[in-house]
Amino acid sequence: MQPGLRKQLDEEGYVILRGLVEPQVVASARSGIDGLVDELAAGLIREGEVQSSFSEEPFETRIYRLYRDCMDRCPQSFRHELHLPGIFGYFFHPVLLDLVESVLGGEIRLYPNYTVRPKLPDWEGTRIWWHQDGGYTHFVHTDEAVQEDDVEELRMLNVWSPLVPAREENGCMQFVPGSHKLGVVPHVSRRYYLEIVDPRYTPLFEKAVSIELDPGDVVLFSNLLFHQGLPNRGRTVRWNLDWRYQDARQPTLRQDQGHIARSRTFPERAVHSAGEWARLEFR
Ligand SMILES: O=C(O)CCC(=O)C(=O)O
Repeated sequence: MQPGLRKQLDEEGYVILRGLVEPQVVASARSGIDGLVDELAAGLIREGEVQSSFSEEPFETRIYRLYRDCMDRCPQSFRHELHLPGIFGYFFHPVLLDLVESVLGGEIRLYPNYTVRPKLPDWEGTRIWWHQDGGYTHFVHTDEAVQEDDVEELRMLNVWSPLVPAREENGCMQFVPGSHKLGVVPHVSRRYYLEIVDPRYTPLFEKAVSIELDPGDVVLFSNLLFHQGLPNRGRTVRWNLDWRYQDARQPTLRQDQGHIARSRTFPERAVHSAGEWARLEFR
C-alpha cells in the first residue's frame, strides 16, 4: 500500500480506494444476487404472498417490490448463500489481496463474517447503529474467556463496497475518523443491532464523515473504527457487500473459521477459483 494510504489507514482508521473493482466483477456479483432474489420470489409466490416474481424490476427495486407488504420478512443480510461463483471476484480480488497483504502479511483469512445487505427504504431493520465490528466479536460471538485485549489484538481489515451508488439519502456508512485508537468500547443490544451509547463516546459522533461510494469503490477500515449505517430514506434498495480479512495465524475468536484467501507458506490452502468457492460452505 502506498505510504500515504497507509498513513491514512493508521491515523484515520480507514482508506477509500475508488474504482478498484472492475465493472464485470460488479456485474457478476449483482447477477449472482439476482439469482438469490429469484429463489426468494419463488418462495413468496408459493406462499401466496405475491402474485408475480417481478423479474422485470431493476436490481435496485426488485427485492423491495417483493417484500413491500411484508418488510419484516425480508432478509436483512445474506451470508451462507454467498458461496456463488459471482461473489468470488470480490472476496478474492488480487489487487485488494495485495493491499491487504501489505498490511496483514502473507497469511490471509477471509474472516467468517462476509455479508451482502439489501438495505430497504423506510424500515427500522435497515438502521445500523454506531458500533465497532470488534464490539460484535467481543459482545456477541465470544465466550466469557475472550477478553477485550484478545479482540484488540486481532489483526484485521474490514472491507465495504456498494453494488449501487451509496449516498447519505439511501443509507451510506458514516465513520468517526481516528476512533479506532480507543480500543473496544461498551456496546448495548438494540432490537436489531448493537449500539455505542456510553456518554464518554457519543460526543464523538459529531465528527462523523459520510462514506459515499459508487459500485467498484471499496473502503478498507479498522475493526475498531466507530461506524454506522444511515437509514435508507430513498426509494430504492442500497445493496452492498461487506467482508473482513484477518491474519490467518490468529484465532478467529468465533466458532467459524472462515477460508484462506492467500497463503505464502501453503499456497495450496487458499481458495483459487470461483468454482471452488461455490463448492465451499460458510464456516
Ligand atoms: O451497511 C451498513 O449500513 C453498515 C454495515 C456495517 O456496519 C459493517 O459493514 O460493518
